[in-house]
Amino acid sequence: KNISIVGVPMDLGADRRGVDMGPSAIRYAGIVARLEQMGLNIEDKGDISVNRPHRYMETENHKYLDEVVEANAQLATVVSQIMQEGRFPLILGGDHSIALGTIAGVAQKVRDLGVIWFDAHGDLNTGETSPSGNIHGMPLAASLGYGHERLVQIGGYAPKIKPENVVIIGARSLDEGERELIKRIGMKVFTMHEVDKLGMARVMDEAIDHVSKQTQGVHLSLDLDGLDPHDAPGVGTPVIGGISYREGHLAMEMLADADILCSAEFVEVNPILDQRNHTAQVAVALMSSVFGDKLL
Ligand code: DIR
Ligand code: MN
Ligand code: MN
Ligand code: MN
Repeated sequence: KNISIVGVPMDLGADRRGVDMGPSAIRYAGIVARLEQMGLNIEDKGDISVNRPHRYMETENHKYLDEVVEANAQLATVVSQIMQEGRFPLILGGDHSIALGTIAGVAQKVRDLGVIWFDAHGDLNTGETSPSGNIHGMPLAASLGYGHERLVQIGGYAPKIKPENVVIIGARSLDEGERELIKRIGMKVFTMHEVDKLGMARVMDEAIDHVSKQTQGVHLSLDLDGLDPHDAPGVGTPVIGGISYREGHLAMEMLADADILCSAEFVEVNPILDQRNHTAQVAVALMSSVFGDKLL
């Protein structure tokens, strides 16, 4: 595989500052060397430039809408160029609002795109339902065509994905409006209840089957807060009772074996809240597994 890395030093989609340092933390944890050791061809394209706002701005319950839209428009262009070159985009966040740009860039090249969304949250809010006004709680809804026109239209087209081609894994904190949307569009969600009951192996078998049936490629969007805070403490919005380090690795290894991914992003790493960059190291370990690293 030929992989192109892009960092998005963005934290304006979330209330807590610090995930803008995620790309640096993940590079410091050795992502490039690790993937090169595996024999992969790696190009680090550096970071998208994210405008630092002069003052707090809110538009119809969307905090920093202008800056988030501007950075994601840039990201969409870069990602679609990478896809055009036949390379695999690996995007380093940044808060989860950057999935808007990643998916806009990928879906431009992969008509029927599947999405696997690892997260404690649904990220299915709109301006109407969001309790926080934080855009990192909205990217999956907007990619499906729900929400503010400026978010929905990033990349100049909409919707990017169909609900039947998406699965969420690891959910344990959903807002009322998110639950309603999930029921209304009939989206597949493996909450922590299903992970506990079925086990990660069966969840991944079913998830892989679900997202690859009617698609030409699958995007992995992994929010580190999907993992349990014991294993990934350096995240902006930790929620207890999450996916373990071991389950996370199994999931990544099963994705590598299925060989269905066309793009991936790892988001919400916050080194400020971390202990000795542990969470970025976990992110690097998961990335090496998803690209096929094996002991034997
Ligand atoms: C909450 C938190 N659902 C919101 N979302 C987070 O503000 O919309 N997503 N933290 O990752
Ligand atoms: Mn998220
Ligand atoms: Mn989350
Ligand atoms: Mn460790």
